[in-house]
Amino acid sequence: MERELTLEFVRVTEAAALASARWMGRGDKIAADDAAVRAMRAVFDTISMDGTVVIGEGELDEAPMLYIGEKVGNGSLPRLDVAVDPLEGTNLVAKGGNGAIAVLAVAEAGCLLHAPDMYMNKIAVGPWAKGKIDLDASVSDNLKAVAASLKKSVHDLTVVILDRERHEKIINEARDCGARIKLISDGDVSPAVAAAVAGSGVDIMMGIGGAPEGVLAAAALKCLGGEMQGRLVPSNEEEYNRSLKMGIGSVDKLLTMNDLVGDGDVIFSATGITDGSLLKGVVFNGTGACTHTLVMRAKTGTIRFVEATHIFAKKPLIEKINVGDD
Ligand code: VTB
Repeated sequence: MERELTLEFVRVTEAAALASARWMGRGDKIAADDAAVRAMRAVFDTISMDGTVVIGEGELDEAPMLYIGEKVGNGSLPRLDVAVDPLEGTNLVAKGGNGAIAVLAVAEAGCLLHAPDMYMNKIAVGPWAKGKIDLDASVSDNLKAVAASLKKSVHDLTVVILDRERHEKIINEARDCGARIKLISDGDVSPAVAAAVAGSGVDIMMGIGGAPEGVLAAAALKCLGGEMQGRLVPSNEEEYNRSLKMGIGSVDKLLTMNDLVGDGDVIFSATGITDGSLLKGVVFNGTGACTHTLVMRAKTGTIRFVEATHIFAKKPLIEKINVGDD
């Protein structure tokens, strides 16, 4: 993968963030998502690559754009796997809540796990705790290991967990250890990535969320030198049968970084839509808007935070996709 692609992918997540940010707090998560998808799709077409969506908006019959198997880019080499979530946290944008991002990961073809739309049990940490966590160990053992790697007490850890009934047990266990917990209503990609960014205030993300989101977070953690482990959690027979066909051996296989993102190069880009622990949200001004993006490449380990000012009048494409309902 050419390094020049890095900036191209920044443009893609910026466009999705700019388009969906217009919908913040307006109570319409479908419109917010639709705006992000259209914008992302439009900018992808301007990039020299032969991309195939492996994680996207759903199957061909469920999504008109960015569906699994859709080709993106102008068709020239390199051949790439593309994982996208144009709006990660639709409810967050609809309600103006914190932590919504536009996100993508692109890898050499054949590298990304084609995670189906089902749940995955996950644990994500930064480079300091790499090799020290185990999805099958107790919450207490994992928290102690992460605290030790950060040279701090478990009482000073911040654990992020989706606020769901299914997490009652792990929340109670984390509380029994005395860890600080941040319960979030949605959007577990951002805190999983934040766990590997020093100074973000997040030390570990754990719990059951989306499997596609797990692959996106794993791609970021690969760039950051962190670690994610996951395990698919099929909710019914159909999902179980679908996981059987994924070529991961057994459905309950412990998925490692290599299973999730492979061993080739990966580029990850995420732009904040609403403010979060990782990224600032879109701020509109009189002539355009400012965006905040994290972009990274696994091969070199370069981590960039890109603050951009967009002048809509000078960017016809952005202006076109950003008009929304005006
Ligand atoms: C998960 C999580 C996402 O939606 O997919 C969640 O990974 C859905 O979980 O980040 P529930 O079925 O419990 O609502 C997000 O929070 C947002 O897309």
